[in-house]
Amino acid sequence: MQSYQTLVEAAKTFATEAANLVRSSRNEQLSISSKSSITDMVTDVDKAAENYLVERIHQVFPEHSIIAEEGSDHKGSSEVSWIIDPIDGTTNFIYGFPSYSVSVGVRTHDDVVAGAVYNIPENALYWSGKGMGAFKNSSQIHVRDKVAISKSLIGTGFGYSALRRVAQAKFLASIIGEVRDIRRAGAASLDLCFLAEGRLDGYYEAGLWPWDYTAAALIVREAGGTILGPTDEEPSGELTIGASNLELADFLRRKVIPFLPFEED
Ligand code: LIP
Repeated sequence: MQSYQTLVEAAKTFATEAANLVRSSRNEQLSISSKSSITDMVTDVDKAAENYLVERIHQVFPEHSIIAEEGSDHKGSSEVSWIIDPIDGTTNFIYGFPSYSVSVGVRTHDDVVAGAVYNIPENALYWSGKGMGAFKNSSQIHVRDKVAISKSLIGTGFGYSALRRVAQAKFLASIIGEVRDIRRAGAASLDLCFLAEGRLDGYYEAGLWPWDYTAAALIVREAGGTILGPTDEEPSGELTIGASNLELADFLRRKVIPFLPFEED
């Protein structure tokens, strides 16, 4: 298998190149269609960026597998898999709301070993390799120092099902008085990178897909943060929790579990 460094550099390069493609397509007339609901949208730029990423990965690592949001999955012969979101925050991309990214994660059998998340509006690359620390461009980043839960700024997101959003909003109402405030930026990969660089103290969201969080969860861990994934207690859905410290992560998990599973349409 290639060294982690080789995979990290490739993830950085591919994410940057795909971000340039997305940025250059931003002002063109977008072709938009919907997926799981009328609010779950995908554009021709999502698909073009995914096709580009798949082509580049195949060029360099033809034996690797690929898991991609818009369906370009590929089963390779190697133990290495690339987990890619060509545009995380598609709704924001369509609206021009400045929070969308390209996310490229690399995992071996049971370990995420490389991650790159390109913040397109800010023109900044978050990246990490297992054991290497976490970086934003060339600067090392670290989660914010621990604060009291009542002073914690928490990021979150909502699903594409209206019933699910209502259920998620009820949970939000149950904790908003116990934390500093909430931020909803609309791209899980960036929410987690914001946590890694100290712009948030914590983050939670249910119903994410691996391409939303794989790269950014590694960046959070390598920035000294805590990531809690699915456990036996969680009755359904992929609950992703990130925090600057374990106490806050445990608080978020303890508070959200009674509300799971969030209803679906
Ligand atoms: C988005 C996630 C975000 C979530 C949105 C949406 P997409 O991914 O990154 O955290 O709240 O509803 O699912 O669909 O833009 O790639």
